[in-house]
Amino acid sequence: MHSNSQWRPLFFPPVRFVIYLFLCYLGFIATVLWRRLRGVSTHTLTNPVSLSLVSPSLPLSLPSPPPPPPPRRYQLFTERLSKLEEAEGSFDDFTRSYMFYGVQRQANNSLMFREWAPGAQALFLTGDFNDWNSTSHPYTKKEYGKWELYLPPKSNKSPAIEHETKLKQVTRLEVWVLLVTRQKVWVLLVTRQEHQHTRPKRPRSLRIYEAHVGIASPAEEIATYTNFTLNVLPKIKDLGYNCVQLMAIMEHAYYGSFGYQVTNFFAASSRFGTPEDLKRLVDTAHSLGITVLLDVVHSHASSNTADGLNKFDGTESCFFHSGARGQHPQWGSRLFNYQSWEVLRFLLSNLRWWMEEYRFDGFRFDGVSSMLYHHHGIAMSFSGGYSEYFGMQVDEDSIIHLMLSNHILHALYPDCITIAEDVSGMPGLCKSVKNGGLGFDYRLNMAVPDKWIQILKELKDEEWDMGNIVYTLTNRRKGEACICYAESHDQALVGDKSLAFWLMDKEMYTNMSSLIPMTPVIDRGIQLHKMIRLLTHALGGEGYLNFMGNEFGHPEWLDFPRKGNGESYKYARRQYNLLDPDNNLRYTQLYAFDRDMNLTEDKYGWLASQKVGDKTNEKDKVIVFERANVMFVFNFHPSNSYSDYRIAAGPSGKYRIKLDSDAEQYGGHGRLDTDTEFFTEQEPFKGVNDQWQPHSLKVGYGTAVWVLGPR
Ligand SMILES: *[C@@H]1O[C@H](CO)[C@@H](O)[C@H](O)[C@H]1NC(C)=O
Ligand SMILES: *[C@@H]1O[C@H](CO)[C@@H](O)[C@H](O)[C@H]1NC(C)=O
Ligand SMILES: *[C@@H]1O[C@H](CO)[C@@H](O)[C@H](O)[C@H]1NC(C)=O
Ligand SMILES: CC(=O)N[C@H]1CO[C@H](CO)[C@@H](O)[C@@H]1O
Ligand SMILES: CC(=O)N[C@H]1CO[C@H](CO)[C@@H](O)[C@@H]1O
Repeated sequence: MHSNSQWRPLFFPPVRFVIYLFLCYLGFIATVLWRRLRGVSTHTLTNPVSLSLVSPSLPLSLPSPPPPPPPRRYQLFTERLSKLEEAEGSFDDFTRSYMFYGVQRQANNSLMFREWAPGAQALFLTGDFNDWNSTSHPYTKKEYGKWELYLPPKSNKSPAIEHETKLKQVTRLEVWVLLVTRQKVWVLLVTRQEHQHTRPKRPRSLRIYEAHVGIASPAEEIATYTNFTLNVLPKIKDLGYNCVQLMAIMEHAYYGSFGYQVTNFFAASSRFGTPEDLKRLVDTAHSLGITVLLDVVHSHASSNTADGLNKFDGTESCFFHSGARGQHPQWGSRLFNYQSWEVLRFLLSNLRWWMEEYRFDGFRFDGVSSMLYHHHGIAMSFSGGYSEYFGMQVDEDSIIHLMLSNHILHALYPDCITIAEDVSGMPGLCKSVKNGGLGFDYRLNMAVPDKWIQILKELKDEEWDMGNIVYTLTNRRKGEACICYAESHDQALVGDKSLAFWLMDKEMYTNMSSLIPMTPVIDRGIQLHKMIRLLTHALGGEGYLNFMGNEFGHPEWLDFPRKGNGESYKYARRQYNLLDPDNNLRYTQLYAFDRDMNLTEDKYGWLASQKVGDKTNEKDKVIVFERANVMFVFNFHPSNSYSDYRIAAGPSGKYRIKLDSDAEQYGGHGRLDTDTEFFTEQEPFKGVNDQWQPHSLKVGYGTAVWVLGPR
C-alpha cells in the first residue's frame, strides 16, 4: 500500500506485464504549442544539462564514416533517363506502353495485337474466335522484334473477338494480357470503370494493414475481392489503419507461391474475381480514406513457360538474362535483364498500369535485396561496412532500374508511396533520386520480427535483454524512414507459427474464453502480445505494419493448399469469426488494444516524429523513452512490480495515463486507476540517454508504464 499526497494510492500486487500511458492536462496545451513552434523546450533554454534532449544522437549501426556520394549511380541514371526521353519522346509515353502493346481496341472496333518477341520465328493467334486454328492468324514482324496483328471488325461492326473468350498465342501466351485464368487467356476489351473517389492524401503516419485477399475470410475457400471490400475493409477502418497493402494481386499460376511467382504482370489475379471487382475494392478503400499499396514483384518472375513470361519468344533470354544471371538460385525463378530497353518499358509501364488503371497509391517492392546484388544476398550477412554496398557485387542495372521506377512514380504522382523490402541496409535507399539515392520512401525493418521470434523461441523471460531489444528496434540509418512490424507474413507460414501461437500455443484452443480466469500461459501471452506490438509500433519506425490477423492474435500458421496437405484450405484463411462477440473469446481484447493503439497514435503522431531518446534498465527489465511528447514506459519483468518507480520527466507538470495495457478491456488486470494524476517533482533524475533531467516523476508500480508528458 502506498500513500503519497501527489497521487492516489493504489495497491499493487506483483504483476507481470502492463503498460500505461499518461496524458497531461489540456492546461499545458498552450505551452506545448509554443514549444513546438520554437522547436525546443523551455527547460532546455534555462537548463543546459538537458541540452542533449534537443539534438539527440540517434544510434547508428555503422562504425565507419559516410562514404562520398555515389556520383556514378546518379550519372548512369541520368544517362539512361535522357536516352529514354530522346528515343521515346517522354517517359510519360514510354511508361504508358500498355496503350500500345497487348490488345488495343480502336474506336471503329478493329483490334490491334502487338507483342515484343525478338527471338520468335513466327507468331500466331488462336482461340475460340478461329476454332483454335493455330496458323490462320499470323502476326507480321516489325522492326526491333515487334509483332503486329490487325483484326478488322466483324460485318456487324462488333470486334472480331468477343470479351472474355479464350485466346492463346501459339507456343507463347500473350504477355500484355489483361485477364488470365490458369492455362487459358481471356481477352479483355477494357471497359474502363470510372472511379468515384479521389485518392486520400498521403498519411503522415503510415499504419499499414497487410492483406492477402484469398485468405481474408474464415471460410475454407478462396475469398474474393468483393468479400474483402464488404467484410475486411470496414475492419481495417475500424482498427484505425490508414493504408492497406495488398499481396498476391499480380496473376500467379501457383496459389501457394503467396503471389511471389508472378506469371502475368498486367493481370489482376482472376482467382479473386474480375478486374472490375478489384477496382471497386480500391475505390471503396479510397472512400474510407484508406491508401492502397500493391505488393509489386519486379525482382523476379515465375519460370513457367506455359503461362508465364519464361521463354516467351522461344529463347532463353527475351525478358531475362540468359545463363546463370537469369536464374535465381534459391527461388527457381527468372531474373529480369534490367538493361534491356523493352524490359524497362514492360516493367515501368506495369507500374503505371497499376497506378492508372486500378488507382493504387504506391508500391511495396518485393525482393529488393535480391535485386541489388549479384549474390542476391544469399549466404550473406551484412555487418554495415561500406565495402558491402559499393563494389563489383552490386548490380548496377537493378539500381538504375529502381531509381528510374522511383523517379517516374514520384514525378508523376507526388503522393505516391514506395517501400523497399531490403534486409541489407543499402545506404541511400530512401534518399531521393536527385540526391543520389534510390528514391524509396520507406524501408521495411525486417530485423524486428526476426528478433521477436528469436526471443520467443530461445530466451526465458528472465533472459530478455532490454538493451538488445531497443538496439534492434532503433538500429536504422538516421533520416531513413522505416516500416516496422512485429510479425512477418513469412513467419506465419507452415513450419513456423504466428506470434500469438508462439506465446500461447495449444492453450489457444481451450483457454481463450473470456468467461474463465486466465491461465498463466494465456495471461503471459495476452500481456506480452500487446507489449510487443506497442513497443514495435512506438519505437521501431516511421510506419507500422500489421499482417492480417496479428491485430487479434491469430492462432496457428499459414499453409496454402498443396499436394502435401491434401489441397486443404484449413490454414489458408483468417479466422475473423474468433472476434464474434457471441464467442466470448479474448481475441476481441487484443483487437481492442490494436484499435486504441492506432487511435492514440493518430492523436499524437509519434510515427511522424523523432524519438527523443531511450533508457533501459536490465535489472528491472524496464524500457523508458519519449517520442512526440509522449513518455513510454514498459516493464518486461516476469515477476517484479515496482512501487514509486522514478523516471525522468520532461517539463514539470501533471501527467495522466493515456493507454494502459493492463486495462480490463484489453485483457489486463485493471489495477490502475486512469483518473490518477501524476505530478513531477523538482528532483533531477537520469533520463533518456543517461542525461540528467531537472524533473522526475514516480509512476506505476513497477509495471510497464507509458506516459505522456506536458512537453
Ligand atoms: C479502324 O481505325 C484504325 C485506326 O484507328 C484504322 O487503322 C483502320 O483502318 C480502321 N479500320 C476500318 C475497318 O475502318
Ligand atoms: C487453318 O487455317 C488455314 C488458313 O486459313 C487453313 O488453310 C487450314 O485448313 C485451317 N485448319 C483447320 C484445321 O481448319
Ligand atoms: C465472405 O466473408 C464471409 C464473412 O467473413 C464468409 O462467411 C464467406 O464465406 C466469405 N465468402 C467468400 C466467397 O469468400
Ligand atoms: C477506433 C478509432 O478511433 N480509430 C481511429 C484510428 O485512426 C484513424 C485515423 O486513421 C481515426 O480516424 C480513427 O478514429
Ligand atoms: C482455466 C481453464 O479453463 N483451464 C483449462 C485450460 O485447458 C486445459 C486443457 O488443455 C483444461 O484442462 C483446463 O481446465
